[in-house]
Amino acid sequence: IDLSVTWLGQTMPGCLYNASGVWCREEDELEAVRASAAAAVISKSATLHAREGNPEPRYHRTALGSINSMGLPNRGFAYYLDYARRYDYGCGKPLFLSLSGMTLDDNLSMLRTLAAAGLPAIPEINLSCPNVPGKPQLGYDFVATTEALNAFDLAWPGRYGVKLPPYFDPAHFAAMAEILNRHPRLAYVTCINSIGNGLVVDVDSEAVTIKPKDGLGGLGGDYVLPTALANVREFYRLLPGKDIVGCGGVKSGREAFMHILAGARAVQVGTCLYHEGPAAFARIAAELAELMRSKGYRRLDDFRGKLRTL
Ligand code: RRO
Repeated sequence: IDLSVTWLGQTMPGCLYNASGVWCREEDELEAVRASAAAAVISKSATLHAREGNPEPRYHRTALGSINSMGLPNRGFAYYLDYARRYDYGCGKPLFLSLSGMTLDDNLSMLRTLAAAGLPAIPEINLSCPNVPGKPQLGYDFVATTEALNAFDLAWPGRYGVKLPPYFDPAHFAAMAEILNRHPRLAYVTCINSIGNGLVVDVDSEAVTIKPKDGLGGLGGDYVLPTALANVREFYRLLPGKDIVGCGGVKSGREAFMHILAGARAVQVGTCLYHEGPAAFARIAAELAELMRSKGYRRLDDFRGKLRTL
């Protein structure tokens, strides 16, 4: 069974990698992902300057997934750029750098610096961090998103991707797609970031489970799978010529299969990776291969985007 994926002008050895934010803030974590069965590596969303992030507790696991309000803790752009300078691109696993500047100017400054470095690393600009108090998710502001993408085109000469928040209405899928389709070098979109500003309540303590924003945080895991699949399928239809990276609720080969059936080119693993560690990639890949074998599929192209309607 062939799980390889050809996109962005290269072929990577599988279809699974980490969701940005998980197992990718420190170099040893990034290297552990690279050394695992993951097919690519993406770094924690970087800001121009290092950040401690929000006060703890800021991550909580439940039976159905996770809630987080990390608040963009990261080593700062220079740290991930330095990693990108030393990365072994010959290993066949693409390196993506997630960027989440506190301002548009910060994003442009990081893009210009990355461009000047002349590396094969691909930027994924995060339009959807739900957890910085007082800063709304850019992807929910269509005017600001238009302005940002126009500016990215001038600051970055190559292909790039964006990480989108989940949308919940066909009018919003259509409006966002219309904006994204104006940018030919926007090669892919990752759907979805966490479902922002959920609230997990603990009955015993009668309290919220994380400290920032009085308990509000981004949901991941089982909670978000159907929303993620809806976003993957809708953008797959609405963004011809662009790739969709599926992210949300993948914990076995079955969910990876669902994302690809809905149109995903590649699939990221977030909450499950947080709990299981990088061994998750080999397990999920083996499960996906077994599911494909049982259905008579030999490669991902045999079923990608072929989700049937009734
Ligand atoms: O760091 C975070 O709180 C965070 C980010 Br930047 C993001 O994009 N998504 C998320 O769930 N958490």
